[in-house]
Amino acid sequence: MPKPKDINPQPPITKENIQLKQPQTVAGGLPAITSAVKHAFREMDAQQSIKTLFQVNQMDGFDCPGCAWPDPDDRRSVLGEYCENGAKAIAEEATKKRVTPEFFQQYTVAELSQYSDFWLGKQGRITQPMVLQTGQTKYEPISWESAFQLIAKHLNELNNPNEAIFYTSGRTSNEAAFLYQLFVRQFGTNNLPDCSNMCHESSGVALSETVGIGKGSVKLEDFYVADLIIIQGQNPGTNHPRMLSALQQAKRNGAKIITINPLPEAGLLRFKNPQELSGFVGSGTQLTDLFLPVKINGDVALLKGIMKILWDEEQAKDDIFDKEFIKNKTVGFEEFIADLKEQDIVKLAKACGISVREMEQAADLIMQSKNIIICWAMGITQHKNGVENIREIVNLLLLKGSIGKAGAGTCPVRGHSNVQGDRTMGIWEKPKAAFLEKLAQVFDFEPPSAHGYNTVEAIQAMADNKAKVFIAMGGNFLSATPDTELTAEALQNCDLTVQISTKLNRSHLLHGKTALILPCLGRSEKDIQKSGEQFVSVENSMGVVHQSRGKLPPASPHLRSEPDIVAALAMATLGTRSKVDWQALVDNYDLIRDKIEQVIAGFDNYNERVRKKGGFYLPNGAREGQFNTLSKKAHFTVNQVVTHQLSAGEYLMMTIRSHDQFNTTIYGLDDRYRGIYNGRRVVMMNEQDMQKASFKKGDFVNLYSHYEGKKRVAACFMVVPYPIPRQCVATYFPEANVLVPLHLKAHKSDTPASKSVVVRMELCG
Ligand SMILES: Nc1nc2c(c(=O)[nH]1)N[C@H]1C(S)=C(S)[C@@H](COP(=O)(O)OP(=O)(O)OC[C@H]3O[C@@H](n4cnc5c(=O)[nH]c(N)nc54)[C@H](O)[C@@H]3O)O[C@H]1N2
Ligand SMILES: Nc1nc2c(c(=O)[nH]1)N[C@H]1C(S)=C(S)[C@@H](COP(=O)(O)OP(=O)(O)OC[C@H]3O[C@@H](n4cnc5c(=O)[nH]c(N)nc54)[C@H](O)[C@@H]3O)O[C@H]1N2
Ligand SMILES: [Mo]
Repeated sequence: MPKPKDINPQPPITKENIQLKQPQTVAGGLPAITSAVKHAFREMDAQQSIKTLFQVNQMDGFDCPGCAWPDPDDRRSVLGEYCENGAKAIAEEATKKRVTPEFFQQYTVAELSQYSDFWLGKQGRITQPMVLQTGQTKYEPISWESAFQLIAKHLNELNNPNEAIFYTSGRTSNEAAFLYQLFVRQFGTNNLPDCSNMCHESSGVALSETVGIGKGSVKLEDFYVADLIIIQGQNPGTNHPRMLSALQQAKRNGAKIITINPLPEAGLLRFKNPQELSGFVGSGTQLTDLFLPVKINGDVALLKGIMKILWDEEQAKDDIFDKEFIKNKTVGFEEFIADLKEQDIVKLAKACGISVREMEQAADLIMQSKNIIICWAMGITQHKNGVENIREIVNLLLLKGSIGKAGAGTCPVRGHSNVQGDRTMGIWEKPKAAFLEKLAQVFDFEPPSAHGYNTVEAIQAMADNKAKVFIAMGGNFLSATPDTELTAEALQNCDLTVQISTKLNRSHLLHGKTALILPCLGRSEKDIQKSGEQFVSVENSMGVVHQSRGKLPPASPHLRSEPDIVAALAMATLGTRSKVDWQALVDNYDLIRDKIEQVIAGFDNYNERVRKKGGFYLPNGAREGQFNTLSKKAHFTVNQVVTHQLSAGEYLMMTIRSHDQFNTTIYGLDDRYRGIYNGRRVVMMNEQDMQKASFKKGDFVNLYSHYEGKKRVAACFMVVPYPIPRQCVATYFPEANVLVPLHLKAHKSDTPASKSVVVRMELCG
């Protein structure tokens, strides 16, 4: 059957009417409140907005569906522990608007694909299961039962279970994730790619290797007693706004902050806390003491430069490094120092775009500090050397003995609110043998041991016709992954695509020969099963497992919870092949938690402890100074400096988030802190580079990437002069994903290198 060619994998390519203002230098304050209220009121009525926002992140409320930043243990604001962008996330889910069968009747899929992602998301919550039958152009309603039978038929007709792919996005609860991986493994495959593959996979790989646990080591309280906090490749003002309150408290307690980022992000410079009275008056708290505008992907060079200065000082003063710690707790120090000695500081400065003088300032702050926390996010992980970036961060912490004690440690700041928990539950294409053994023992079956596909491999497999069924537990696979046009073809190659979703997105439109949309409850909604009202649990960025209880009435009576959908899918597909009593597990989620307790370490008395105020911490060796590597020590590593040989007219592009989006969900068209309004197709560029290229502010350009002989085009982006290092440019994700080659990815973690894509630009007509 020919594939529909008239379906648009990309948002509409038009010249947008973008307005530019000066980038801001302070985050939060009254504008944050105003924006939160505006977004909430646009989707809900006033009474509902206020009631809903007050419930967020309260001990007995629901977990914010936004980011994974932890909640304060005791000092939760009565105003509701939410932030501006949390409010947007909730408004998006609690919207009064609905996508009904009548809606789907009005548009063909091709017509829907002509609309922007912003428009698609704004149509509201999906109310009923929908099917797009082979050869049809419109989605039609289908009963849940028929939908499950259809999926079961496709799955059971495959030649091999490895021809099916089961994606997860990180909003899925522990309970749903655990059932999902159990179903998939009983079906017979480890094809469980997840959004983590595109996110903190590099952190997981690097941290497991060097400190023996793929998660961060700090607790929230550590921020309050740290001497120095380094924030590298992360934009908390937009993506983790509640982190700014922790940073403010840290500053008040005397900590210093170094920011390493190509952009002077407003949230890192100064902060007015919207939950304090002083947040409305005065000039706010200065956060960053030293800002190092590193070139994109210059981080290894910069850290090496700083550490070389520290080494020289250590030679002179002998009290800079934590020698006790290095001797007792680490291996690889000699090799690390031997490499450092070889480095030329001037070359390092050139490679990262930070002067030796600035590196000395950073070294001074580090020398004065005993307890150091380093925070990082996508600016560090999404490079070809993402894993090495993090290993170099670990080197610095190890030199100072800054891991395994109060006020110090690693802090990879997670993205999705339960992305960390999903991995803990076994959503992983490379499960550990010990985990599979436990699963086998508790559920009496033989799980597959061969590794499955990660995200990049899954796309390749579908493109190569090696996978025929694609099922997504949340997310927006088409728009979140690299190489949009290729991913579209890959999905269109499938016999069946299934999206378990709350809201409409482009992945519903780039579909397999047959396609299903299964609408589910959101985090904020009441979940009632046979034994009564249920709650679910999630794990935040710092390893705290706690409950989340929906409070709002479901958006439609037809919605089913994620655990319920998975169980029904398992029963329809596996039938008597499974010995699991799926129905009993769904009737009472306590029984799911009992099973989790039996399989996964650290969940003892799960049902009891998760009901305690604030939940419980999972065990974390690195936090206690115990490194569960093969050598039982933390590892210094030697990492190469990367240099990008850019010719004239070539730039290194990073794809980043605006202030008005959650990944592929577009809340609005403004990036308030960066002064960019009413549009998203922009390329931020250094003014001197603009002059050199003869581009003027407001010109429109096409962007090109060339990789392995293939030319990729992203058309019609407005040039925006911006304080960014020379030969570096920034665009927004997902509009620029079309330029990110599938095979441009990090060594070892396969994380797409969506922060270092070489591009060229040409004026467009
Ligand atoms: N409101 C909101 N909240 C979110 C999200 C969202 O989209 N919206 N997404 C969630 C998810 S899934 C995630 S993973 C996180 C993402 O949170 P972030 O990682 O903060 O998100 P990005 O916008 O990708 O920002 C990357 C930052 O790294 C910088 N950067 C880019 N390249 C480099 C580099 O080579 N070196 C250094 N030092 N810096 C660099 C960029 O300038 C930018 O400030 O946020 C989560 N929270
Ligand atoms: N170029 C570039 N690409 C990137 C990135 C980048 O920085 N640059 N960042 C990467 C990162 S860090 C990540 S994490 C991925 C994100 O990738 P994904 O997690 O796949 O994408 P999201 O946009 O978060 O998914 C949004 C969709 O999830 C569905 N949804 C929302 N809530 C729920 C729920 O409770 N249940 C269910 N079942 N569905 C729900 C809605 O239908 C919504 O449309 O993107 C990656 N892609
Ligand atoms: Mo993420």
